[in-house]
Amino acid sequence: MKETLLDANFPRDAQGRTYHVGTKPGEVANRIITVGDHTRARRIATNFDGPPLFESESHRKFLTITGLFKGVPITVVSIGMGFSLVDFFIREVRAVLQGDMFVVRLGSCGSLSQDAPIGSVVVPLQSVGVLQNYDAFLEDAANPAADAARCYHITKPLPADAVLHRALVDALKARLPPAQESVFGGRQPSVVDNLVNASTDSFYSSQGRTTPFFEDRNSALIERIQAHGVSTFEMETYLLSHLARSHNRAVHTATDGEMRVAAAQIVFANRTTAAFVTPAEVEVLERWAGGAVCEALVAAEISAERLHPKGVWS
Ligand code: R1P
Ligand code: URA
Repeated sequence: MKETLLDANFPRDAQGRTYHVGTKPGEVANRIITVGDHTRARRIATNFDGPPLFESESHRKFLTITGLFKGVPITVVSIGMGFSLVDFFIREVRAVLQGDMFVVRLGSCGSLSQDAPIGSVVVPLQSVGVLQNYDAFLEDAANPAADAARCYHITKPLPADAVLHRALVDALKARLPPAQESVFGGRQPSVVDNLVNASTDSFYSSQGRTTPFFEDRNSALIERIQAHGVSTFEMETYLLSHLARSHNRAVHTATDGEMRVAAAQIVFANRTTAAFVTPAEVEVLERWAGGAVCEALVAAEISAERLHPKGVWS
């Protein structure tokens, strides 16, 4: 942080830049792709019509890149991992953007299902949240099934936006990369569009990973989560859907704009076979899916009065 902040309730500097994401009005487009890391963000930006029109890395490492895709303004934001960073990202970008806010997450995930092998991209229909109940860890351990039920709360599912979900599936299928001998044993990547995802508050305990160093009480957790129909694990999508719902219930006028959210998740890890993608495979998958998420977002219509009026793209 370089400048003095002005408002303790919603801190911004004199130029209107928010405290953590560090952008001001006109730097973020109405169509946004969010990712976890800078490499993926930059790979997606290679699909832009030309060099980015705007790029900034905040002191908290949020990387924002805005450019044009097929003439349409689009922004990629790399946020890092987990629920709290989703919250910073969504609230601070909403504060600098007028009109609709359409957000697609292009993330990675772990798979619990044969139907979502490594090399597939999952476009989940719904996500649940898996949240630790810290107070329950203060009670005596009972038995694994009871501990999993007490110590980990599984929320009700929230749906992906139907329009963005359809657009993502169509764009991914239209751009499927051909089978190559060097990746996935010559198998062509696939698109899986009908699964339930779980977004967890830890990569480790609440995804059922075990360790001798912590009392996580999670040995029966995966079974319990699977009983909710879950096939994939990641750490952000549920909160994106929750915040979109919360936003759309709070805004009152037609011109305030609406928030729509969906996700595409590249299967990096298979929890049933312990397999993990190679860096070469990640590059193939991110280039394919990166182009597809740009296509999907520009296919989603936003009316002129719901577009941010002026920006680096004007
Ligand atoms: C964990 O390794 C991270 O990878 C997944 C999870 O959601 C979590 O953020 O997504 P990203 O690759 O988008 O970060
Ligand atoms: N991201 C996750 O959150 N979990 C995995 O197993 C792989 C990627």
